Amino acid sequence: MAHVQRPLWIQSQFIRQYCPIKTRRRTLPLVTNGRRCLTTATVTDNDIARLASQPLYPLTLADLVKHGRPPLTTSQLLTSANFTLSILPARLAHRIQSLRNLPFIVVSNPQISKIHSNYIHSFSTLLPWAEKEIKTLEDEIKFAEVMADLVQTHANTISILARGFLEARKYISPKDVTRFLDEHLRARIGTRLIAEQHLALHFSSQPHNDIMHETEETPGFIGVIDTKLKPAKIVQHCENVVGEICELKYGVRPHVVINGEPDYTFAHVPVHLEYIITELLKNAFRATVESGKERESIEVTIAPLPEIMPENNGHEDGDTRPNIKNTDQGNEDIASRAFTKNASPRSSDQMLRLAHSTPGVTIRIRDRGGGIAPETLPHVWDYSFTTFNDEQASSSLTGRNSGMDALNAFSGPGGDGAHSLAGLGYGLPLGRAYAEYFGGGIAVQSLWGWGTDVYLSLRGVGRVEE
Ligand code: ADP
Ligand code: K
Ligand code: MG
Repeated sequence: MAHVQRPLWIQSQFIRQYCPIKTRRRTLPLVTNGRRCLTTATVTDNDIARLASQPLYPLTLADLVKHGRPPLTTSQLLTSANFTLSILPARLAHRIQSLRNLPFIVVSNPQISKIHSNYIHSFSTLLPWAEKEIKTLEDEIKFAEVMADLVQTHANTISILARGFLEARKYISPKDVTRFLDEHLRARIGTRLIAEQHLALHFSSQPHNDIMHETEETPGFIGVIDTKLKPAKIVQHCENVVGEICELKYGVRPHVVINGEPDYTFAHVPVHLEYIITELLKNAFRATVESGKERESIEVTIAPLPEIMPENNGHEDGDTRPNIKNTDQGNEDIASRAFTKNASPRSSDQMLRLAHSTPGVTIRIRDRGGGIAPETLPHVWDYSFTTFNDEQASSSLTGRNSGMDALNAFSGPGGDGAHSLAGLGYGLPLGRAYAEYFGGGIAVQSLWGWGTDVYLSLRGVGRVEE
């Protein structure tokens, strides 16, 4: 049996990366009692097949807040741990199978095979727990370590996969890459969120034996969800980050004007919104500056959506898109298209089940950057498709603080690692994957020769039980 030591930095790094800013400040410094070990099990094909045959649970935002507001009681924390445990092994097994279904020569690529072994490692740490119940706080602490290891192990997946598929591009078509990545990265969003949520609840609940932290409340936060998330604040934060990158590269930065309802708040995952807005602003900034229109502002309009009632959502075909009435198909409002109707097929993994009426918002980002050429438009949703030149694109794949970090913007609030405005072609497809995860979407409307409107729609979570 192999033992993997869990160093202290796993915990402190987790706090830095995944805890809401306020919690982060208040929970540091953190002290642990020496070393702990992760138990791993030998993984057989049988284990993978058995767990992959279990159905995937469709995660909702409501699932993530249902255990209550932190600090949780011991029994709530155990319920959260068992909920997490009931979901994750099957998810990892599915991911392993899907990697193994890639052409052999592609899986043999060192980067892709690294991802496969990361999944095997995480599966081996979860296997000893699978089909068991977590009954004591002691077990919960050990389980939280497994979750910290899971989150840490897969932190760089996207950049590694991007590099791997670039290296293997002779052996797999762009469409097949997009199909694989769309499924894989969407599933990863849910898996990380479940693990991160339990970890965040673990850290923000009663002090554990091995952790000294102040248990001050973070108002509005339930784990990684901010129940009072203000999109305008995220837009301002991302404007600063993207503006700096833009100024470094081009020497100028366009201005962002926020209008609509900047005071609007709803419950969502701030790091998801941050990732999406960063990518959309990067595109808008780049287009604006490259077309010499940096004097024109980028306009961000925040428009709350009418709440939708559950009875409007009984689509039998599994289409869980909010029911927005379209009397005239030909004249359909582009903003309502930002919901998932026209998007790529979604697995049960990503479906939103609206139990309560849910608030939501549409954010329109309007630039005067000249729009998207008609011959470019059909490709913008393909992973790796970019109009950034090859040299810039490949230089963003080398070097340490390169554009690759832009892909990982999600792993650190603010995405401060993002040093490139474009180049990997992951911004739109991955942004859409995040938006669609809980029933939102992204629609792009280009006015060629003039500019682009991007509509980002998001649904929050209904009433949160106190
Ligand atoms: P990247 O930005 O790395 O190229 P994206 O997926 O974000 O990848 O965008 C793909 C392509 O779509 C861009 O290269 C660009 O050609 C086009 N595009 C996206 N947004 C805009 C916009 N606001 N204005 C003009 N072109 C855009
Ligand atoms: K793209
Ligand atoms: Mg982009």
